[in-house]
Amino acid sequence: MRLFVALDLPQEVKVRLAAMAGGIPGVRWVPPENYHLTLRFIGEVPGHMAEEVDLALAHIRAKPFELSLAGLGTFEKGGRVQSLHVVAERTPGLAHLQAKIETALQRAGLPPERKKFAPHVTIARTDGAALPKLAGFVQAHNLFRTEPLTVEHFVLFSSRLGKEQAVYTPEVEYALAA
Ligand code: 3AM
Repeated sequence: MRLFVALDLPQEVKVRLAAMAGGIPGVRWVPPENYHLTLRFIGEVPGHMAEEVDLALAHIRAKPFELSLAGLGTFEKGGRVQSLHVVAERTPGLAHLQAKIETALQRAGLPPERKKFAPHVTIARTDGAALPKLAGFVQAHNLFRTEPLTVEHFVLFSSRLGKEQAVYTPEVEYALAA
């Protein structure tokens, strides 16, 4: 199974993100049902490891917290802009949950994540996008922000890579409690 841990987003936020999409030739927009904030990419694991992951996540105790999305950003690799995202504020509550998940998954036997946590919601894959259009889009939408939303659970997703888009399935929801 190919797995990742993420926050799902309220429907109204997905609707607002979807309303932004469009107008840059050559990009692949993420379909609204696929919007999420990745807390930890796990990747392909055998069935017994998926069970260990689930157990480890189920033992996490963390409180609900506020999350705000504000502004746009891009990720680049080798001088090419690969993806376009909405930035999530790195609040203490979010950082705390992400750190707990990282610790739990390492204890369960996964190798440590080397990349620094940069919370974001990807809205488009941009390899091949017209750069001036992309820059214009970022400028035009940079004031995008959401009201703080309360995060009350996180989710273990499985991912099947399709021809056009990946199919993400929520496998287990873990509640946060005060
Ligand atoms: O949350 P976003 O959309 O930025 O790009 C994949 C997606 O990121 C990323 O994990 C998220 C859920 O699929 N991803 C895919 N393969 C990855 C890998 N090998 C990866 N992240 C790190 N390493």
